[in-house]
Amino acid sequence: MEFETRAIHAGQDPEPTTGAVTVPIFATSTYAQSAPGKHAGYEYSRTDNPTRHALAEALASLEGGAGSIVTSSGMAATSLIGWSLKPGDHVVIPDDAYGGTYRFFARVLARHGIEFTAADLTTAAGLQAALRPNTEIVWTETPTNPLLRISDIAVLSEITHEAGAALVVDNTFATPYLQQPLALGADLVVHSTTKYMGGHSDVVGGAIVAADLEVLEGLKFLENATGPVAGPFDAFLVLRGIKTLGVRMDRHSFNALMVARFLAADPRVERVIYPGLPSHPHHELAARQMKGFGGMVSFIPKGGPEKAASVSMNTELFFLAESLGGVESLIEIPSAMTHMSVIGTALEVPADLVRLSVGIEHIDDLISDLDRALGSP
Ligand code: P1T
Repeated sequence: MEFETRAIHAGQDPEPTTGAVTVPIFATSTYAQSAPGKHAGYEYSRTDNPTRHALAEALASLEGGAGSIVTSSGMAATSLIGWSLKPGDHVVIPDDAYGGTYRFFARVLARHGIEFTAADLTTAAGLQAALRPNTEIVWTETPTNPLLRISDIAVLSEITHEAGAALVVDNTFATPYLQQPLALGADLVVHSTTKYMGGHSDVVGGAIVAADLEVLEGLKFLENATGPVAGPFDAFLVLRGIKTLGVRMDRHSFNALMVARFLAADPRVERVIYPGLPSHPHHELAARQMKGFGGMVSFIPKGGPEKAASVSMNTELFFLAESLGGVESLIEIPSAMTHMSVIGTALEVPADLVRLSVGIEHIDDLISDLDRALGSP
């Protein structure tokens, strides 16, 4: 079955007792057993829950994995993978990434003796120089947050495997509709389902999809042992979101391209970063690796950080807020908001960078909003 069909049907058969066509919210912590240890597959909702299970099946299908784990947030997914590391292990992370991901490796795992190197993962040489004999995980985001850099998943995967490590791809910005990291050799995919997968800015969630069943079993053990699971209400919202993922991503990608072209042609703008523009340094790779270029656009207006802040405060449709991937457009200043934790590190982002999460409103209204907010030169 094709992606759009699996998004609606995978793991989502009608409920057997009532025929409900939508997976119900199984708001239960426990399940009656017929004899001690004898049950219909569910014993306790930390271990598994039918609503969460349906979402896990659907996500595994969409990413083409052996199975998946549905967590309470994207950071819960990241930290669950962190639990699989031990003191003395080394991780390579990108030199541009979500600030919270950096914070986790630099300020949480590092305290437990797990080393990390922030490297330029847009080139093979960047990864090769960062690898060590004790490297267990290479962690990449593509496109990155917020500079929208693209790394070549197939190339990273080959080098990572030669070094005996595992490749983790944070696929939050692209989603499985636009990019399939496991098919390109990645071992694990991580998501903040808070973003495009949920798609409506009404839930915080995360997921890990594993290529290999044995690796999945190891992570399931850690899931049950540490408990970062999503509740059934949240799993329901993400399940509802993924049904429309394909149509939303097409519209996000179209609107973002139009916004990027508008900004690139505007004399009030210094620089536009969007993988769909031929001026993007990794445009060709993005065109090869992704089915579309996604809904995120970053840009630097002329006039420095004050101008950037003023643009972000003067849009009406683009709400000034953290997060991304919802149907409504958002604007933010990463250096003062989502990426405060990387100030003074290799991941520091320019203070005048503006990040847009381009929603699915009518494109003419979005462009008028930005045009007005850019003000006089
Ligand atoms: O917020 P949470 O669901 O825990 O997901 C963390 C996360 C992981 N990976 C990427 C690429 C992300 O962008 C995020 C969260 N990012 C934001 C909140 C943001 O505004 O960038």
